[in-house]
Amino acid sequence: MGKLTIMGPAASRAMRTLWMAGELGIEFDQKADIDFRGGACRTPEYLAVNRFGRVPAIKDDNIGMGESCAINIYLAKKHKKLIPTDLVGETQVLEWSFWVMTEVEKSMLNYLIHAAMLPEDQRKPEIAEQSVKDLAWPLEVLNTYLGKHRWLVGDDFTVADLNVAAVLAWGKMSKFDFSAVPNVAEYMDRCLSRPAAKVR
Ligand SMILES: N[C@@H](CCC(=O)N[C@@H](CS)C(=O)NCC(=O)O)C(=O)O
Repeated sequence: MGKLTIMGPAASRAMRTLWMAGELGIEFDQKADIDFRGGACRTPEYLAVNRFGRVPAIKDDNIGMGESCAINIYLAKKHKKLIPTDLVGETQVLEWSFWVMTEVEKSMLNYLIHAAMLPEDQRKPEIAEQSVKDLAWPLEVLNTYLGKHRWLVGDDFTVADLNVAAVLAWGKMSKFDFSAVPNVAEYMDRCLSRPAAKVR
């Protein structure tokens, strides 16, 4: 069995997979020096590992895989940790993971870029404002759910929490105003204060 290789630097969505590997306590190699903005993900060699041409990717045994949330679910299932084994619990992990990727991720990234990352003269405040509007409903949904649940699936931290909190982390980085959704703010801090989350 080959050792797991995680491809991508911590300052990218590879952070999610590095966090996951830390939670699982598994050994891995990291190929961090991938110039993903400079086309390094589009070489035939890289595309043979991750057909989507982005980071993160993993090589594990003889497989290559992309998509951060899918990679994390694969690792959870493989190591039989941080994921329920029953059909409903496992599907709820997928449910939250699809939800965060389709309803939260893009707006949170746009907010990060246009409220914090770009030099001020290149930011488009209207994009940040639209992101806040677009995030209002998904964050309200999450806030309501967290009013009754400590973790997203079952009684313990799972890969669903990791996938969701890793996206919320962009909100923390950009000082997004979570004051209207205090359960989300508290939950995000609970997840991000886990030792394995400190991958930078
Ligand atoms: N949905 C993908 C998105 C991956 C992605 O867009 N990664 C960025 C870096 S964080 C990337 O590879 N950018 C290079 C590019 O877009 O060409 C995932 O979650 O893995």
